[in-house]
Amino acid sequence: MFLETDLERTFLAIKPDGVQRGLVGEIIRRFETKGFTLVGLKFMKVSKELAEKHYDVHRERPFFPGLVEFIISSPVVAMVWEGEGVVAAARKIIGATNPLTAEPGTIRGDFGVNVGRNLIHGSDAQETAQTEIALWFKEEELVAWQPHSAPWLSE
Ligand code: IDP
Repeated sequence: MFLETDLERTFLAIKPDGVQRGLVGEIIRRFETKGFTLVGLKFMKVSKELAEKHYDVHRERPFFPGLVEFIISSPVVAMVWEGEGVVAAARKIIGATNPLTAEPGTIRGDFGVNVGRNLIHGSDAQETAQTEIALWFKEEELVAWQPHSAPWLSE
């Protein structure tokens, strides 16, 4: 039996290239039609402070300064999605970090060619998801609701 407590949440962000290339609707559609539930959404310019905190684990990597400049260069769509197994499933839907080697059928595999322009971020584990959701969203910005299709998605 599927229980409410089985629901997970993940943090996803459509990066500046995804927004500039007009892929916001296409990307959101893939998570919606899979059967996940949108619980938080905002269109925003990212501050340097937020970008640096978000990518803190990569601080010592050579690509870090360019990555931060890219993320703050143009608006992003920050989102929280909920559902059974959503953290791992969203990573599959997104595809491998390098779009050139990402499988066709994934977002990066279908729409990208370069690791520095890979369209979308997705939390890599449940713990990371919780940290990232708290970093990007206030509790009151998240909407707990149950779509009418819920009983048709899980037994
Ligand atoms: P992920 O986004 O698939 O989880 P990570 O290895 O956590 O991949 O890297 C975070 C982000 O850093 C990538 O999505 C990409 O935007 C950027 N990045 C990673 N490796 C490179 C690189 O070699 N050159 C430029 N950007 C990179």
